[in-house]
Amino acid sequence: MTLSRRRFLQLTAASVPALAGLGRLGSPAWAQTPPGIVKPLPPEWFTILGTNAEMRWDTAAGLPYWTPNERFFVRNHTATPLIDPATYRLEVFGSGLRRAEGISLSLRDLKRLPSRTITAAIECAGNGRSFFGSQQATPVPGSQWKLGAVGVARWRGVQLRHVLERAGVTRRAVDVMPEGLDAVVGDSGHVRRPLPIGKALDDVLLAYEMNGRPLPPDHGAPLRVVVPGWVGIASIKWVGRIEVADHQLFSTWNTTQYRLTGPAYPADSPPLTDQAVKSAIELPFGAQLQARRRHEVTGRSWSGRAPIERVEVSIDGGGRFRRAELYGANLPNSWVRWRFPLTPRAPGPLELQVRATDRARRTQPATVPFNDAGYLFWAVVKHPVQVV
Ligand SMILES: Nc1nc2c(c(=O)[nH]1)N[C@H]1C(S)=C(S)[C@@H](COP(=O)(O)O)O[C@H]1N2
Ligand SMILES: [Mo]
Repeated sequence: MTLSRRRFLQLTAASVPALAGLGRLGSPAWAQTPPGIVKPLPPEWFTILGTNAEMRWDTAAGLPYWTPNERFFVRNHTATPLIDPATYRLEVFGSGLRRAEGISLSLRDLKRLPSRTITAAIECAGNGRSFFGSQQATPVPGSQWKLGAVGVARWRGVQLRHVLERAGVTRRAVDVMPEGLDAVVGDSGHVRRPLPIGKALDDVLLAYEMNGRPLPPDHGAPLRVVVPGWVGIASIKWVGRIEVADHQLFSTWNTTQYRLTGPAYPADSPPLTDQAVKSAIELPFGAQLQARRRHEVTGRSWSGRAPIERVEVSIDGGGRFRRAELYGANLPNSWVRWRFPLTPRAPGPLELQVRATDRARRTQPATVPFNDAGYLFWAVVKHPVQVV
C-alpha cells in the first residue's frame, strides 16, 4: 500500500473534527504535508504553505490547458472534510424565498437538474502576495504565495440559478450566502461569503465534477460553488447551506477580510470581486539558459474580467517589450498559453518581464499600491534567469 493510500484510509477513518489535528499523528514522511490535505503533494509539484499547497509554475511547462486535478493548488482555511455523498444534503433557506424554511436537496436531486459544463479559473486573492515583499519592499504577513495559487478546470454541475428558482427565490432577494461544511475558523464561524443576487443568478455553478471526474475531496466534494472571474474565496467548497436573504449579508470574508485596506484605499472600499490580470513564466527563478542557443520561454496569462488580448516580454528590465505568441484556447475567466523565442547572446544575469493586457484594456502595471492583506498583486513580476 502506498503512503498516500494509507493516509487516505486514515483520513477516511478519522472523524471530521479530528482532521485538523492530523499533523500530530504524522510519520516522518507525512511531516512534509500540511494537516488535512488528502491528495498526495509531491515536492516537485507543490510548495507547502501552512494548510495550503501552491502549484509550482517551474514544473508546469507542458501541462495541458486544463490543470489536472492532481496538480491543482489547494487553499484550505482549516482542513479537508470527508463528506459522505449518500447522506449529503444541501439546505437552501432564507427571507429571500417564497417560504423561508426553503428546501433540502440530496446529491441525486442535484444531479437530476439540468447540468452545465464550464471552464473557469479558481485563483486565490492572495496569489502573488510574496512579491509585495520581494519586489516592492513592503512585505505582508500571510501565505507567501508566488504565482501558483491559480488553476483552470472544467467544472460540471447545476447552475445556482436553477437551484434558487427551485427554492422559490423572490424579487426581494438581495444576497445569497453559500456556507462550507468544513470546520469553523476561530470566532468567524463556517467559511461563507455573500454573493449579490445578480451574480448568483448569472453564471455561478454548483459543481460536482472537475475535469470529467467526481470532485476530489480537497476541491470541495461532494459540491462546491464556482464563481467565474471572482476571487477564490467566493467559490465556497463543501457547500452545505445557502442562505437567500432580502437584505445584505455579512461574514468575516466580505467585511474584515477580502477588501483592499491601507493608505491608498478608502475606509469603505468594497469587497473584492473580479480578479486582476497576471502572468507566470514556466521556468524556475534563476533558471540557467545556454548562451547563443534558441530557447522557447513559455507561460500563461489570465484575467478575471475578459480574455487576454496580448502578452509582451521584456529582456532588458522593462525598457522594450516584444509580443509573445498566444496559442491554443483563450477562454473567458481562464488563461491563455503563450511562447516567446529567446536566444541570449552573452553569459550573465538576465531579467525576464511579462506583461499581459486583457480585452477590458487592463495592462499589468510596473508596481501596484500596497494593501494591508497583500491581495491582488498584479504588477509585472521580475523573473531573473542566468545565461551560461
Ligand atoms: N468551505 C471552504 N471554501 C473555500 C475555502 C475554505 O477554506 N473553505 N477556501 C477558499 C479560498 S481562499 C480559495 S482561494 C479557494 C481555493 O480552492 P481550491 O482549494 O479548490 O484550489 O477555495 C475557497 N473556498
Ligand atoms: Mo483564497
